[in-house]
Amino acid sequence: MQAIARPLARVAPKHVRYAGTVSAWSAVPAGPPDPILGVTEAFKADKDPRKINLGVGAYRDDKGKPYVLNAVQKAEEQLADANPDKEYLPITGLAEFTSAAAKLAYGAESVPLKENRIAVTQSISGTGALRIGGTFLGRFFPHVKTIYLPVPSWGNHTPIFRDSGLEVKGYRYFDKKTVGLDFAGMIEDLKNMPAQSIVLLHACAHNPTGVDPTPEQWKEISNVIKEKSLFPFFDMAYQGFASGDTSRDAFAVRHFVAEGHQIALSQSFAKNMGSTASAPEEKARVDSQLKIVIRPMYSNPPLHGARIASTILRNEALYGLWESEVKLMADRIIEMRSRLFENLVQQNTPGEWSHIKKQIGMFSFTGLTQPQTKALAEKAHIYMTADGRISMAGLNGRNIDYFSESVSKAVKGDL
Ligand code: CBA
Repeated sequence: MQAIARPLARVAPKHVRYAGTVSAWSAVPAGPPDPILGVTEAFKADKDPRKINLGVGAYRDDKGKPYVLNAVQKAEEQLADANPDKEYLPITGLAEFTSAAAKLAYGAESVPLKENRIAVTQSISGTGALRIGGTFLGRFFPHVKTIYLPVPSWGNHTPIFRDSGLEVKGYRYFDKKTVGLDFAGMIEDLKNMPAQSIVLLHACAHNPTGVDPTPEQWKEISNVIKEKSLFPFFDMAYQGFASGDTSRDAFAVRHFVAEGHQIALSQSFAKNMGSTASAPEEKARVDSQLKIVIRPMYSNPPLHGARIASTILRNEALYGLWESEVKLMADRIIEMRSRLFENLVQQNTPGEWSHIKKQIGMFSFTGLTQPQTKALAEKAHIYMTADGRISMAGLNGRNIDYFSESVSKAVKGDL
């Protein structure tokens, strides 16, 4: 469909006219800004030099700039030298990329990987992977077509799965009182779900809370999911960002697979989606249906990013460099957590702030209230999502003190 906005508002302000008829779009209501990406729009419109964007979860270096990894730059140089063609990719993407990405997630020793039982497709970002997975489940999952999301979860999960044709419900995850995991509540809710429902799990670095189950808790979650024959759909958007170690962060996914669960997995680093099958022949059938899901959406995925990622993942020196850079990024975020915590305590900020240091990954769920986040945007030019989530990567040596002072004032009501 082509949506053509008619520039004819002066002729008929309420009912825009085109060729004598009322515009097809005259009754389209204005939609609200996106709760996460809308924050970037507000940030961009602000002209104050002190402004800080802690909305979107995208890495920034210590100067606040987007960071192009050296491993990526070197892979691009290698690719430019090789001067490959720019031909269309197959529907499921670049095979050498998807196999390297699956190895990164499942581990080189993964049994279903060795037995060629994992149907993998390259997608357009993690968002695309979730949508392909959701649509596939909506079409073929033979049991309860309800997906349970942790409360809270990444804001886009609900519309993605609803648009995929699944019913969306929630399970307890975050405990506001302890600012930690509501493990007992989560287990109780898993036990009360109708058997053979779908459950969405954040593989590591939970968004937005930064609160993950421990390995022991993951084992218990796996047992309950097995007892109830639930279908685990993992979203792994931050492998490496939680601990700085890609294998450690893949613990939950690998444990579930080792325990014999059949899982679906959406990977986002270079965006990939996969599902385990019981046999290579079944995998081939799943593959064929994934192609049928994808073809009417966008035909085939972009080539360049997949080539860069596969160059890094398949070259020992570049892989080592990439791993060390992931660690560097994770460590910088961890350092910012300590500095923010220390500053808030030093400034006698009312409340308990140790959760800032305990939380894991890209985000901190600060506990700031909606009026406080609003005041921070309007008076201090500091932008974050309304639920008080901050992207830790937006903090750096230049803005951490200004940020801490402003938060401290907002909490004291002095802003
Ligand atoms: N799953 C989770 C849990 C995520 O946090 C995100 C990204 C995605 C989508 C999937 P991709 O960018 O590959 O499509 O990943 N979430 C954000 O980092 C941001 O990119 C965030 O700030 O929450 C977003 O689109 O909202």
